[in-house]
Amino acid sequence: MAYSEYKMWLQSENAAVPKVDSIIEERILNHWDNIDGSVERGYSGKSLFFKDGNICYDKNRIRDYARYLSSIGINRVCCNNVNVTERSARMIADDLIDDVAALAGIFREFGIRFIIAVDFTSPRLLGGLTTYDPYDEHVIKWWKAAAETVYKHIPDLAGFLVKADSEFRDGPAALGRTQADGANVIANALKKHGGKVYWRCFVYNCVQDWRDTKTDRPKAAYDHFYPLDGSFADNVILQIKHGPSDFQVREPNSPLLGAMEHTSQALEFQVTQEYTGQQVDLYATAVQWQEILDAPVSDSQSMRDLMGNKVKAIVAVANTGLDANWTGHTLAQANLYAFGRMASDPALTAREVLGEWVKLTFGSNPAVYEPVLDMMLRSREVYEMYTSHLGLGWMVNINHHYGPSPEGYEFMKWGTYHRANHEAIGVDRTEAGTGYTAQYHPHLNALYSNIETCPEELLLYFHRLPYSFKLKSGKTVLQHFYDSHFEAVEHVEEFISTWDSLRPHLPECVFSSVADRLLRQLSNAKEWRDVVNTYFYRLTGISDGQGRKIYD
Ligand code: GCV
Repeated sequence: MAYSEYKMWLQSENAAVPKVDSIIEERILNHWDNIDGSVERGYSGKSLFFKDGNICYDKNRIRDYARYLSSIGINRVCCNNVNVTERSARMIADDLIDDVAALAGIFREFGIRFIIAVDFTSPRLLGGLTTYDPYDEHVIKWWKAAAETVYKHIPDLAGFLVKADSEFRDGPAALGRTQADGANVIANALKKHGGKVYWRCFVYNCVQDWRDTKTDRPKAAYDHFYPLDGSFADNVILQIKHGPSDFQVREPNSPLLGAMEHTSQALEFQVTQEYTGQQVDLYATAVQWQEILDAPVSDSQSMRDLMGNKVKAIVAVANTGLDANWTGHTLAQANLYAFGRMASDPALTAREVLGEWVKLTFGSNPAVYEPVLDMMLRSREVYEMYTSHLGLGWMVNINHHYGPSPEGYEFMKWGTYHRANHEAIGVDRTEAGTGYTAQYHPHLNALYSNIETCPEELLLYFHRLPYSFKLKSGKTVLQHFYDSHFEAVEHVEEFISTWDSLRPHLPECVFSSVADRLLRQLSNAKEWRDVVNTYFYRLTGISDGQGRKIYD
């Protein structure tokens, strides 16, 4: 729907844009869809929006999608990947802007404002300038002209999303400028149109030498952005991943969230299951989000307390694609639903939102409702048991991030090390070590630095410990690893028998597609069990206390 038509329609009786009364002003979905039709970290088929270098979609399907997103509270959508390619950079140029505007028009009908991911080097890439230096007057003019063009076509565009100085993408730092310099040049161009810059804080050294024990990747976002508090234009929102690493199964909250007093911030989640089972393994993200929101950010406040105050926007990376059921794993639909609902009302619990989804999807027959909800609520813990240990993370196969590889990232450039040897594992991130804990509020610094008070599930995120270290259960770290892996496989087997028992109550296609994924999850859990247990057995030479099978 064109913007002028929309404004008239909004005043008419037919307008049915749902009004969500939320403390979170912007509830944003980011798609990592590429213009060639592929989806970065996508596990649900090809892109809903793009094909072969062009904007190309099924209009009815996009209308269904936009209607659904708006019904769960989403009010901003970005369709193109933050890793902008030469071709998708042209979404703000003359040749693609008409098509982008038409797509934005469909979302507009449902009260959703569009965001476009742009390349920071666009003045050079698209404009033919010799530089993209934010202080260069031609660059400043170029962004202003680009904003004029875009807003002529999409007058209600929410703004531009930017990933700069990150994972081989150029940004202001490459020219000796700050992140604020970079964000502000674009923000100034968008300001008169009412647009914002969503500037991602995923800035870190991605060419680290594993021998370097001083550089500690989790420190990067805070180190880059905290000193700039107060220097961002007021229409810049810093988009901060929930954890300081990268959407791992278990991480502490980012110390940057809530730390800045004078800068707008957005909390970023991942609905797509990059490190959390890739929509093959069952993983209810809502459970993790509830934990994140419950976690303290100071002695008196939790992350939830920041919502609607210092943090006024929530973003998540979408998990949808052209698959008939939208999300690959049918039960992964619940993760998108839960994001919309929790973004609209961060006080909702995982049990509440997942319960809603199960009822809306399968009805309220307790014989179905109870067991499905129970499986979903347990799914995060079970997945963590076989993939991640006391906050370690990263033991995945490189690049695609599925399946076990205990040293996959150990000698790589990405800054992702557990540094396991035959005696100990983990990184000391206290002030005696890398100093990361000092980025937290003093109360949290003390809590995490003390082995006695550090939450056990994060012990190896913050500390380096011998395998013989005794946990609160009385088990050693090593025995905990072994037990978790053996028990996780049993839990997945239980999921399978629970699901099998539901067959008479479910449509056959839903039953069989989920049953098939659960079998794949079982084989994945067994692979993790055997690879990780063998890895630690070979390192330590210590057998399982219960004499179960560990391969040599
Ligand atoms: C879009 C991780 C993912 C990348 C992703 C990046 C980001 O590194 O593996 O695929 O790139 O995060 O958030 O920008």
